[in-house]
Amino acid sequence: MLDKVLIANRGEIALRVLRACKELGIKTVAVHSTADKNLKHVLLADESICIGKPAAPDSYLNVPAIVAAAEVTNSVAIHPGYGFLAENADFADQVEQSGFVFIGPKGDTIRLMGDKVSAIDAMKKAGVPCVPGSDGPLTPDEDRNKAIAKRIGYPIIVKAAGGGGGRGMRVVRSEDELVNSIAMTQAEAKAAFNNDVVYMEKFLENPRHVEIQVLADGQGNAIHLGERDCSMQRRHQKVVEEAPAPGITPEMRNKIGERCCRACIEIGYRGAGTFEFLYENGEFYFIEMNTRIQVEHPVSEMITSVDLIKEQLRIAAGQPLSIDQSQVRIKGHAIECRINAEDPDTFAPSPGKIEMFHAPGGLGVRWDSHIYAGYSVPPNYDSMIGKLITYGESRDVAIARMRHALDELVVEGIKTNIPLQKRIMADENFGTGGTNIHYLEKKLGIDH
Ligand code: MV4
Repeated sequence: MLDKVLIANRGEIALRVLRACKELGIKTVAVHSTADKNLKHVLLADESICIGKPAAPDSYLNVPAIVAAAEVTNSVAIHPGYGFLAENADFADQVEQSGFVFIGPKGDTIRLMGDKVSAIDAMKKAGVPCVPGSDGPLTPDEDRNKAIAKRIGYPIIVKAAGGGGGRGMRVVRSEDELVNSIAMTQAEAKAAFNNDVVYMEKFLENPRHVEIQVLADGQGNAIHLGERDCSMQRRHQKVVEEAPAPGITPEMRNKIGERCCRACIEIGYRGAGTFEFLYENGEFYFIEMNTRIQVEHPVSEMITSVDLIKEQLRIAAGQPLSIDQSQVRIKGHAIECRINAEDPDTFAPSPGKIEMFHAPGGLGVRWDSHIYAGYSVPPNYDSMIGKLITYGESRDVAIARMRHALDELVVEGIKTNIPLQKRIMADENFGTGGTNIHYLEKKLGIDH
């Protein structure tokens, strides 16, 4: 097993990684900014090192400072968590070139998936179903672009190869908008990602966001842990996630899951990963792959009893997967509500001191968070302060437990989105299940 792991992140995911390391007997090093010296995982880690000022570029994105911290502490591996440097191929390369294990895939794999055109190309070749599209970058040939759009059929969507997660895309509903829309998406992509490559897809009007969790050991073994439904979102920020996705049968799950596993083996994937799909009219369409552990990984853990972080650590230590596909059993239902320090109506961030805190509990209730009474939420980072996860034998039981857990959860001194989560858990259509990616924004009566 790995001897000592440096955790290159903060907040709840840093604590989650620390807990997994402790279970496996791995020593831990926390690196933190000056704003984060009182974080829970910093106080619990075997060693901690301050790497810079609060602004992320001065600390959690400071590659030389993080690699130097690994060197002085004799760490053997670096866990990037999510966000920050987790999907930075150059960071992964630099970590490995400095003699440490990057807990994630190879830099070249991150690069392949970071370019959405090459990602789709690789997945299509591996037999993963994709959205009908341009099958490669658009060229300056206007007649060619019009012909591609005509073949696909309007509406189409123009996306930036360097984008992802909702950045750099534009819907086109008729041919007279096409040339201009391509030029505008290209210009924005050049400015945002310094990459003006764009491609085209059929625009799906009312899909759900369903994603498949995979684990691969880079030694020829890959398994899937079923799917998550992340359709409850606002402005590309997920608000509620659940597993399994309502309405997905075991047959559908096994079919798409096997395709993802085969793709992992074909590209030599290593570590935890997520295949993002749009799901509409009973069909899956691949859009992107995330090469990191994701915020919403706990709902997959709850329905499979697989500890995804421990598996990441085992894979990084060179061990083959501890289980095969026949040992993955999907049982029950899990829901995650992201708890953010934000105004529940305006969504404005609400940093500050937590004056009072009570954690929820009971059977089937999991609270993944670093907060405590007296903790100050800094203004420099993401506003998520915790994840409330409930599990039950059925979706209805998981929802009932979530309602009560949200009532038990008390966070005073700052504004939180707990009232919004209570409204969603009381929503009739959420109760039925299967709402699409536009549902929450329409319910809130904004943006449309
Ligand atoms: C789409 C789409 C409809 N059709 N692609 C937005 C985030 C990025 N990962 C891909 N996105 C979308 N791609 C086609 N061909 C609609 C979206 C989309 C979306 C997707 C997932 C979750 C939330 C979303 C919100 C708006 C648009």
